[in-house]
Amino acid sequence: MRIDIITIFPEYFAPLGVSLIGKAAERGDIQFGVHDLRTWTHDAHHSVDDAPFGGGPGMVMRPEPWGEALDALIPSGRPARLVLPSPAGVPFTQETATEYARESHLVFGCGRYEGIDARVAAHARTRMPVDEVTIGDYVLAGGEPAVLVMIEAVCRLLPGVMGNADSASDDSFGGGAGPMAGLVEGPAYTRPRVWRGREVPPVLLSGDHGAIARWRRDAALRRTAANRPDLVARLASGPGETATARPGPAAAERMRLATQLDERDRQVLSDAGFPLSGQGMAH
Ligand code: JD8
Repeated sequence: MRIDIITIFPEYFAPLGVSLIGKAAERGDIQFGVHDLRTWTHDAHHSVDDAPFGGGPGMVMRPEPWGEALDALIPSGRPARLVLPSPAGVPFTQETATEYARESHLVFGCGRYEGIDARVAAHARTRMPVDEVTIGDYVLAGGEPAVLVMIEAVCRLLPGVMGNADSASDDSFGGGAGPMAGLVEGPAYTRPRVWRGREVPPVLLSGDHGAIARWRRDAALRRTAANRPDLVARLASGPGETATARPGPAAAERMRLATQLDERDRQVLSDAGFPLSGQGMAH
């Protein structure tokens, strides 16, 4: 996969050289290009921003440098997917990361100030897919941190990047068919068995893999109920529209997740404050 990044702070991406992603880049499994937007300015001050039409606070990023940068980095005929982080974008999810991991060429455009002149995305859409995405409901000062987050989420899904220990197939949130699909991770423990008077749950030392798997699922169900009631609601929403002939992907996913709730799951969720009826519907 090739990943290009356009930014006015290229040094922001030095961290890409470390950890597993850095090693994958060294191996050539991922090609990174970090580009300073000012390369495509022609005035003495290399200006990239200007006052907003219609007035208002702050400055807006000028379209010309962006147009020239995209022309240079995505010549016609060489497909790429342009990703523009924005607090006004669609949510970036594990599903989005899985989708992006299938792409051959991703280009991330990092805005600053009040954002990028809207014509840049509109023009780019005439020749490539353009996604405006957000990583969460809080306001950052620019797109760079969001791009680092997205690159980590995407690259760890690429073959050979992660050690097999941390296989991405049983990710939380992921559409993976793993045992924890739709749940957040449960708590994890390592040596010593007792630390500051706190014992590791004995079942984890029992060697009884069935009991351990059950304990871990119960813990994940309880943690999901406590921290992410929205995910339990999704789990429990069951087939919903699947009454219709051909359920959409989301409903099919919900149906798959709901059908994964066994009687014990319902009991654990009920004890955690999420009484579910037989059909998996939350009361
Ligand atoms: C791109 C400029 C700053 C945003 C005026 C603060 C993503 N989850 C997220 N929160 N914030 C961003 C984000 C913020 C950005 C840019 C992404 C470009 N800013 C602007 C509008 C209000 N300033 C983000 N992904």
